Amino acid sequence: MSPARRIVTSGPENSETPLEQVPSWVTPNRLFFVRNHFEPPVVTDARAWELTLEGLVARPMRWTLAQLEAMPQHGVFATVECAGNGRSFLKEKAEGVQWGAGAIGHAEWTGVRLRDLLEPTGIKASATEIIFEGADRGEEGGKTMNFSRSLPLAKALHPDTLVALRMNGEALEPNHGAPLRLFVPGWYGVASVKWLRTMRVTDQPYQGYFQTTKYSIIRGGRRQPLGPGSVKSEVLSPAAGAQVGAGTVRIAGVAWAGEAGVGRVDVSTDGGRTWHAAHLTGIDQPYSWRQWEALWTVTAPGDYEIVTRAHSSRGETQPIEYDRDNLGYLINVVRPVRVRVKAGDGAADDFADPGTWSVYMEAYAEENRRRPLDVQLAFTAGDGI
Ligand SMILES: Nc1nc2c(c(=O)[nH]1)N[C@H]1C(S)=C(S)[C@@H](COP(=O)(O)O)O[C@H]1N2
Ligand SMILES: [Mo]
Repeated sequence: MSPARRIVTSGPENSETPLEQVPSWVTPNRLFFVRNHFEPPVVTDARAWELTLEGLVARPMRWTLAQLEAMPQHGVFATVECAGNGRSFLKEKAEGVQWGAGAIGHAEWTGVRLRDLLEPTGIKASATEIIFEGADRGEEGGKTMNFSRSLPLAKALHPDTLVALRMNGEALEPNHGAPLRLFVPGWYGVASVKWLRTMRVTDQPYQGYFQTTKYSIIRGGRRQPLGPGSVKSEVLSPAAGAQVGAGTVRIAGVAWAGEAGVGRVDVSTDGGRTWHAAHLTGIDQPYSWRQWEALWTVTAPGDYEIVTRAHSSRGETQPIEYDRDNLGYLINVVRPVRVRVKAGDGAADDFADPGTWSVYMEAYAEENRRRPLDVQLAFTAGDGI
């Protein structure tokens, strides 16, 4: 059984990263979640693709794919989460795709700094935001439209905001926006417009459907478009509903905090009464999720609730209650994961289960097969290793 994206809806595809099957820091492209509102546009000739810039600029511009490829490239590692991730766990059902935990992934995005495209065009002083439009088109709310979103000028000019051409070193897949997409690190995925075709500089707050009707929340009594990602954590092992042997159980997962870093992840094994800080492991980078783990010594068999609560480096933390003003988005409320502890000695968490291991090994083997070695090996006849 080779890991694959978990299909939530098809036509268009909406699918999840099988998180607990890919315990690696980088999510392989093939397993990276897909959120499509419309069918991806059919691109027969990527060489003919043009990206245009218009609106409040002194010099409107257009770029071909080849021109963009010839410009200096910049890479950013970043976690992308769909703002609807976790919707199926809400106690009060909200409309929209019923995502589990997997509408999230982490990759290296490479392309041209948007700033490098914008600056030579002479943006007018009155400009406040930029509208980005994708080539995908379809019906939503009874109207036919292209997918489009706007970004405040300051974030558009940030040196890490990209017109991305590559994902984990490979050309973008059709489902991830080939041949090019906007990439806005630290923001909910909706900001990163795929199949990007048109950019329009404006001095008005954009009123597009995916800006005001969808992907917006209520703050201060008013609708606001969703922007930066929120602090959140996920338990990947043991899996929800798993049975583990009494003894020492390794609890492990990931946490992320949008534009901020992860400061701390607290773990409770008694449903939130007492908390212990987990060890933050792996690589620590802005925009990237952080791996963490905690060892839990449990002697009494029974049913337990594991709860995790991440804190960002800026002091934000996950709420205990879901805020209805989030309108079915921004679902970072803490969520208990139930596990059953069986009698028996020794560490019998699911990492010790040969079935689970073989899935991990397959995932690694599959990815490593496609990755060039970054070391030079020199063999001489007769030399033993
Ligand atoms: N053109 C276009 N861009 C889009 C979307 C879309 O449907 N059309 N979906 C957005 C949403 S809601 C998310 S979460 C991300 C998902 O990116 P991915 O499918 O590459 O994971 O793309 C965003 N960009
Ligand atoms: Mo999304």
